[in-house]
Amino acid sequence: MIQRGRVPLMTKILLIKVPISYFPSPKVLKMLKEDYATRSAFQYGPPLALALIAGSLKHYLTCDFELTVKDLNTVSIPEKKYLMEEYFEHIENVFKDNYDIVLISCQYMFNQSWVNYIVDLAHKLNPNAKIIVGGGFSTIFPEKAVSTPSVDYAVVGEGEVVIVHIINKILSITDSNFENKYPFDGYAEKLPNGECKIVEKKTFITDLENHPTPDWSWFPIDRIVGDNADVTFSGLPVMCTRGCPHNCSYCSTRSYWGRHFTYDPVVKVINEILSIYKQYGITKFHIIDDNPALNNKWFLNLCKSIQELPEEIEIIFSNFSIKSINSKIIEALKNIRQEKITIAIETGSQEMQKTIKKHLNLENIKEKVKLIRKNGLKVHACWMIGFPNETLDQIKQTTRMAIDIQTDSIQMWPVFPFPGTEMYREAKGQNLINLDENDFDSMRQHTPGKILSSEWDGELLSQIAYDTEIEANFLNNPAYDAESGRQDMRDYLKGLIIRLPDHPIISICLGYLEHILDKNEESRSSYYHKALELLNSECSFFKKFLNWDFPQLKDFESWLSENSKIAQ
Ligand code: B12
Ligand code: SF4
Repeated sequence: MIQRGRVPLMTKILLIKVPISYFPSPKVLKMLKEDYATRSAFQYGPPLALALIAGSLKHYLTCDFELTVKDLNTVSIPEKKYLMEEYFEHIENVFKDNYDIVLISCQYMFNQSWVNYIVDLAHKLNPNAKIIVGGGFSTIFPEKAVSTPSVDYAVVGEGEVVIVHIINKILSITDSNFENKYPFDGYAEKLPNGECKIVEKKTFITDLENHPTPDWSWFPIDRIVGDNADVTFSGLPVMCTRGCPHNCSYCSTRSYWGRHFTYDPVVKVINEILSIYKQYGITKFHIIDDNPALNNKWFLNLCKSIQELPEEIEIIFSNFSIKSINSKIIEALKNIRQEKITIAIETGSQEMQKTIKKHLNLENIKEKVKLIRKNGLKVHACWMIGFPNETLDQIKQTTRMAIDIQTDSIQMWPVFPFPGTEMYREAKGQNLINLDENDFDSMRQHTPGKILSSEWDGELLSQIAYDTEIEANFLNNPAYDAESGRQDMRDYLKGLIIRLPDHPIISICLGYLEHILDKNEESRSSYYHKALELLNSECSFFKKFLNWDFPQLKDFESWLSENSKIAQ
């Protein structure tokens, strides 16, 4: 049964996503006056949160409403290039329409300064609008988020259900069907007396089959496909599963999606992909799930159905928990033309595996990596160093394993203690955290030095991580072991050097590969000349790598002595 209070004839709702970049400080603004909002400043990705929330509002709201959806990342900008002032002008223009309700989505905690800016603007331009924030910061700090002047509600994690409850409450609509089916929890509300009421998140969506698929109808699809496309597009995001039953202490996924693992019916996922493909001509899809193969049987069915999709549809998976990988899954992944799988091992210390509650058996992992590679799939491994109380010796075990296990590529990061995680709480209790919870801009993995140790600091960790990446990705990579691997490596590096032209190690590896693959001395010389030029540039950080003992560097050294005049 639906009851209505004094509902406006037409409720105007704005759903807006803030940029997934830092908010530029006045100093940065001055420096970046020209062309700030280009691809490099705004990492582009179609915003699934907006599509899910839009789908839910259209499906569940019973009032008359007009929904406007805007992604403030590149895709909603009318011009290809613009000045920063124009960008702010563009944002102001969004609020010209005068909305009754403004919903603000923010993906990462470090985007929170953007949220504050948009909240102020929304309030200034639409003073009567109710303002609701959701996403990164409000999930972890709901009380702080709702305490911000002019914010009325802050949503914790998964937002499709709670936002319907909140809008119904604002409009005094009682929808008992919806209320009986879905509890109203996981939010913070600013009460009329200014106090904050927190309702803990206890329930998560478990009946995905009954919920609407994401609504992309508002999305300017022609910016990513067709003749007018102007952004690099790595696939439209699709999320098929939610929640993770594992307990890794550094991970914040539980705060968003809970621990109960739930999945869409395979047929629903396939229909979602097919309808986007048919309607918009999109052929690339990116499955962003944290742990898609957790239920092996469901995943094998999904792969079987993916195999039946039209050939031109390309599906890429983000991550896999290595615990869920076995020979059947590997076979299924091969059948759906996956070339690479990404796994997070994180630490090469068995003791640390226990401390961070990852609980991977490292011997077992080595065997699995071998099995995946033997079956012709590439492995990208993720590693972390600098957990609270981690010793330098344990860090060494990780760097050793990252090299020895011979995956096709790696990424290694100093650990960032994300608020909202068990690791953060424990380390804070031990006074090992060096983070100001109001300094949103620093809440990002790229900011080292947030965990304190007597054995290491952020700078040392960054250096160890970088050196290990250079060794594993370029110098001591299994690709060099076979002719076909060397050719693949050369093709890959030729692509990479366009993006990283000032990286002498890439030039050295390319020179070496030209030499051993084709005996192409001219090309070898040209790459080595370039490397030499870069190494001779003022304070080249890369000089230290020349002392390392790898065939690529030896070949460069022998070219240098053959060409000693140039070298001088
Ligand atoms: C894909 C992804 C990426 C892609 C992003 C591509 C893109 N442009 O979107 C890439 C690889 C670039 C990436 C990078 C990083 N990522 Co990331 N990423 C993800 C991942 C796997 C999926 C994100 C996503 O689309 N989720 C689906 C959408 C629907 O979820 P959502 O945005 O949270 O929205 C829901 C709710 O939050 C809420 N909601 C959101 N907005 C709103 C608004 C309103 C009004 C309401 C009511 C509700 C609401 O409702 C939505 C639907 O339920 C998540 C993990 C996950 N499973 O969510 C991590 C995650 C978001 N990433 C994370 C991190 C830490 C990072 C990095 C910082 C890591 C790093 N190595 O540096 C970088 C930073 C990127 C940058 N800009 O510099 C953390 C965020 C932690 C935090 N609290 O800030 C997450 C949660 C992973 C984790 N387990 O810790 N990431
Ligand atoms: S890191 Fe991955 S496996 Fe561990 S809890 Fe988070 S989502 Fe689950």
